[in-house]
Amino acid sequence: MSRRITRPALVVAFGLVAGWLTGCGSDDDTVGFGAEAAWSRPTPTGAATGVLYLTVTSDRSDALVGVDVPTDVAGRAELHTTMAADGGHEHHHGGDTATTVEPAEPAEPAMTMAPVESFPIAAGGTLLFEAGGNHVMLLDLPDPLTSGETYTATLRFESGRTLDVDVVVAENAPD
Ligand SMILES: [Cu+2]
Repeated sequence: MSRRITRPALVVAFGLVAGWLTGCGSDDDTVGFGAEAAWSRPTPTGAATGVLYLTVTSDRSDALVGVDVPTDVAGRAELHTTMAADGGHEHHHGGDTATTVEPAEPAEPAMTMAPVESFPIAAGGTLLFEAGGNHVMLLDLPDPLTSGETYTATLRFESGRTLDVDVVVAENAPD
């Protein structure tokens, strides 16, 4: 009984130690060129858009300028940023009074997103794409993204470098 628990625990412990060793054992604080924790949320049937989140690191100053995904995943992908929407366009429909109604509670600012041409990344820097923030927008989905599905996205950088990233479709970010 206990062996079933012990064995995965050892594997996890080894992974942590190995990660710690490689993290601290190199000559300096060099950050590699890479991407990790890439995932997409499942999409409902008929949805035209999806998202891709990931973490990108670069050993030198560069900029992410685009992402390519297989056409059976999405027609195209855009780099998007998320920002608070300009609050000046509240629409009040069909009210029977012209009285301005103060919100009962401070409303969360409405968020909107916009395409971005590139995301600069500093030497040794990290570029984070996450829910509520910067993200890769998947457009013109031919089919829903379903949990457990995987695909390869190719990141394109200003320097001309490219990076293939394995993406998993899941409800939550990978640990
Ligand atoms: Cu978006």
